[in-house]
Amino acid sequence: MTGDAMGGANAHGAARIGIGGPVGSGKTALLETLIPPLLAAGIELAVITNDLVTDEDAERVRRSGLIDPDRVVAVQAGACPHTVIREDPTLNLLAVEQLERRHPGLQLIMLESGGDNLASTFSLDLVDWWMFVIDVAGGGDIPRKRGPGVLQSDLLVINKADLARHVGVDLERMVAEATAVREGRPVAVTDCRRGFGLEQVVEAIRHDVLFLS
Ligand SMILES: Nc1nc2c(ncn2[C@@H]2O[C@H](COP(=O)(O)OP(=O)(O)OP(=O)(O)O)[C@@H](O)[C@H]2O)c(=O)[nH]1
Ligand SMILES: [Mg+2]
Repeated sequence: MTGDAMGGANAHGAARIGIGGPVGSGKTALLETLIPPLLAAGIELAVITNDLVTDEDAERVRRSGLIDPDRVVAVQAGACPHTVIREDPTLNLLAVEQLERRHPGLQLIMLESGGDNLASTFSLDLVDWWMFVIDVAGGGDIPRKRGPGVLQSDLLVINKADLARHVGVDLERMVAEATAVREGRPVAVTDCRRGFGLEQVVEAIRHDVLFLS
């Protein structure tokens, strides 16, 4: 990926980051908790959501009051949510174009995938960098299953840290196993309900995606 010194726009316009992961792991919650610190850092931001056959997540983000509703676009992914982020990202690329036309100077677009299985990954034609969100309630053994999302994402986010003790998951061990299977690539632990652990994610976006110092 190439950045420029002018504050984050890359060769193809706004930088694009993907947020993928299984159903209900907290992708929209993460996106919502990231909006305030990113806006506070002065980053020109927009959001694309993918749902199967509704605009549910986009409506939720528009209603949240966190971001100008005009900066939130919904893509209906149909029955195969991984197709529109991997094999044929045309619909999402059109949504990117639409946002860039409407908001010149856009620096960052966050794209949430529809919830899918552990094998879902993003096409690098669509995003520059992507996160895979799993949660402790989905099972402490998920990292050991070595799904492509866990292995290949630029940042693995283990969400719902607050639930670890309720579901009998040894969070430290889960993080250690995730770090081991990822051969040292970054792992973040978050509690999106209370907004804990977001700093590492914001820093990764600032440094690794937008090349801000
Ligand atoms: N306890 C707890 N609950 C969370 C956390 N993050 C999200 N949730 C809850 O988990 C549920 C699913 O969160 P979403 O953000 O909708 O998950 P998602 O991955 O976007 O779901 P889909 O888009 O349907 O795949 C909601 O009830 C959230 O309130 C967390 O860190 N802790
Ligand atoms: Mg969602």
